[in-house]
Amino acid sequence: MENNLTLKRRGFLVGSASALAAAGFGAPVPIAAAQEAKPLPDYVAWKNAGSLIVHSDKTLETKRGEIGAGIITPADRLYIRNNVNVPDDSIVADRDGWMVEFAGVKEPRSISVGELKTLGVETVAAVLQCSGNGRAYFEHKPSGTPWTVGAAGCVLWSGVPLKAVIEAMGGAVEGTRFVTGTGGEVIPEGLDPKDLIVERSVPAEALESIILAWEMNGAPVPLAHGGPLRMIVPGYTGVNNIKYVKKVALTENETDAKIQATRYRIYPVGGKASTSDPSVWKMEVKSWITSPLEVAKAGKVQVTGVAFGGFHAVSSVEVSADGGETWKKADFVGPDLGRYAWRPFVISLDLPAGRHTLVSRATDSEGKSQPREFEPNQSGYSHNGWLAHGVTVDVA
Ligand SMILES: Nc1nc2c(c(=O)[nH]1)N[C@H]1C(S)=C(S)[C@@H](COP(=O)(O)O)O[C@H]1N2
Ligand SMILES: [Mo]
Repeated sequence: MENNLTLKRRGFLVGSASALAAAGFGAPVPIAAAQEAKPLPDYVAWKNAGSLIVHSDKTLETKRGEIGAGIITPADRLYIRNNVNVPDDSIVADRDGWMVEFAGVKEPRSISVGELKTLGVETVAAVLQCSGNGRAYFEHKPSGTPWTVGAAGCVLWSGVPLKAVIEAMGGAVEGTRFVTGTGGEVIPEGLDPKDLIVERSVPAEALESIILAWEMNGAPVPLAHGGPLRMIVPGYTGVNNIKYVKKVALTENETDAKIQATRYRIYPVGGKASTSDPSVWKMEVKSWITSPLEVAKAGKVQVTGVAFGGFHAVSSVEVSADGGETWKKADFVGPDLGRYAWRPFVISLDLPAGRHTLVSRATDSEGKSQPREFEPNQSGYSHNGWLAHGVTVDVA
């Protein structure tokens, strides 16, 4: 996989540095200033370019300052992460005609999205967050996209509860321990499907909340976000939320696809993945500040951010303007959209001139708070340490 650094080295940064040198600028320039924004890839040309950082054609991140106080992340600002190429847009030409195969039920069969729409509908607000969100904050610089905070959004998903579909098919077979979803990408011939297929298993307890969604934020799920149908596993990291889902199976074992067997697991830096290492499944409590990010005017400063509990509801969030020495409780903004949603927060602080380290720390309904530091793991998953997620603000 191509990461951001290789792109930078190979591409614009090198070129621009020499161009600047030729123009007589000897001093090193900050990366952000030297890097020209990459254009949006065609399949997401409809997105708001100004809100996004284009890491590659498969990885787009929402800028930290572009997350508003309105709870739901608009589709045109939501991050994108594809492990393989997005399918052809012909798959959304007839959305209701998209077929999904069901297995591990007493009466297994394929069912169309049109028929799924007769079996019930439910809406859940859920944080969609890449397992690697926060990877840039690990000091061992794991390979992979160096996401900071923007590989996450809060999204409304509408569709049929998986439970209702299973009931309509006679119930689960005996011995079900996992729900396994398969993405609808076509794997190029000659390549081993096990290496590339996006197929993930989650514990069967997730059956209680899984939704097969055809709508996102009140509109048909865009192809780029998994239309015509996406399997949403609320409270679980992004990779478990299978786009263009074409098969759902109740299984006794986890899939042996590479993305499940050896990838997306937590193991020590320098180690090697094994199937006994924990899979990235349930999300943990997390928060970050969205404003101010760099500068602020001395006096009353309105600090905003978002906080979520992951698998559990978020119950409170505190903010510190002195790097975590002293804390004050922030207020949540707007309606509570349920345990899987994030909650925007606000606090007004009196800040004198000077440099301040602003940090936020959320606590979930189980009483679990974000840790100060987060123990590194080889691939850089699941970082929720509050210190690294802080911002340094120059107040003048
Ligand atoms: N079919 C399929 N589903 C997928 C992926 C994929 O590449 N193919 N990527 C996963 C990963 S790693 C993440 S973080 C989320 C990204 O969802 P988004 O692109 O809608 O933001 O989708 C997940 N589901
Ligand atoms: Mo991801």
